[in-house]
Amino acid sequence: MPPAVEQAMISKTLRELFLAANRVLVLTGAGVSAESGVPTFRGGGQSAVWKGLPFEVISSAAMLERDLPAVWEWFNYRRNLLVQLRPNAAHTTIASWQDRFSDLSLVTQNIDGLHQAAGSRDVIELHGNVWRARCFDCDARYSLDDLSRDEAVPSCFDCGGNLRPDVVLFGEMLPPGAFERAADAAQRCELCFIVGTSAVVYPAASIPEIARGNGAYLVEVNPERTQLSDLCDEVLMGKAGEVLPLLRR
Ligand code: BV8
Ligand code: ZN
Repeated sequence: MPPAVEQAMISKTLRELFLAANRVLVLTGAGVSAESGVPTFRGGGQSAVWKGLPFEVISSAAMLERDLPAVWEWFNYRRNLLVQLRPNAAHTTIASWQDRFSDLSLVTQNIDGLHQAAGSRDVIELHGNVWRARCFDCDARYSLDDLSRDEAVPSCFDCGGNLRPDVVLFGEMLPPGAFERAADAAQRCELCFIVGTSAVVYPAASIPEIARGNGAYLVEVNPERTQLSDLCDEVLMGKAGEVLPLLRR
């Protein structure tokens, strides 16, 4: 992107806010991982489908009861895609912000772990993490590294119960405290970046609305407009990996 376009993209207001801010919230969705090669779920007119099932169906609480092996197969497929992928410039730029702002909160809808791989600490994962599993019966947590891959449904070492991916499926509550922490950050932030999300999934999509309510300046980073765009003070129309590095102190 030519420097003149780069600089024109970032308004004077945003540049000044970015320099002066202390309390910043970043909400990310699948788009922040797109340049790492992780397929998004929507956008560009496509919607993720797996073996003929829309992803909202295979990633739903009902499917756990209906066909737990299929749910494991779906998340094993997702993990196998991820295993050779690396964080992109968007992840690393956001990670660098934790040393620039005294109060940075990173809230993600993603389950890929790429923010942590880029060095982000204390990531608020609203929808869990595909690299963890948990026991239906005793709630024991496991890293996928500790589980054998040859069982259709891994079993709990402690109680023998079935394990499930430690991911929030459609129709399930978010992890206890995750949304509350994110909402607290939204209530106190001065600057709120919404990066790479179509903003259709709730309650995650209500986080920017809370930030708006507290008077924060909202900046969307997305190559497409979304249903949040009209709520934002600025929409930086571009790829997160190209736009976020333009924001320098
Ligand atoms: C809940 C984990 C309370 C799984 C996910 C009926 C019954 C029950 C609930 C509901 C219902 N109707 C509605 C609901 C609520 C439901 C919901 O919101 N549904 C939507 C579809 C309408 N929510 C829930 O169920 C939540 N729980 O409400 O609990 C409750 C409990 C019981 C009963 C009632 C209520 C739980 C939601 C969590 C679901 N799990 N993920 C998995 O990953 O498989 S959500 C899933 O969607 C992913 O986590 C994903 O992150 C999330 C949102 O998608 P996005 O991240 O926005 O990704 P998307 O592809 O959509 O967009 C990408 C964007 O990036 C695009 O805009 C694109 O333009 C942009 N982009 C592309 N390239 C780039 C880019 N941007 C920047 N740079 C680029 N290079
Ligand atoms: Zn157990």
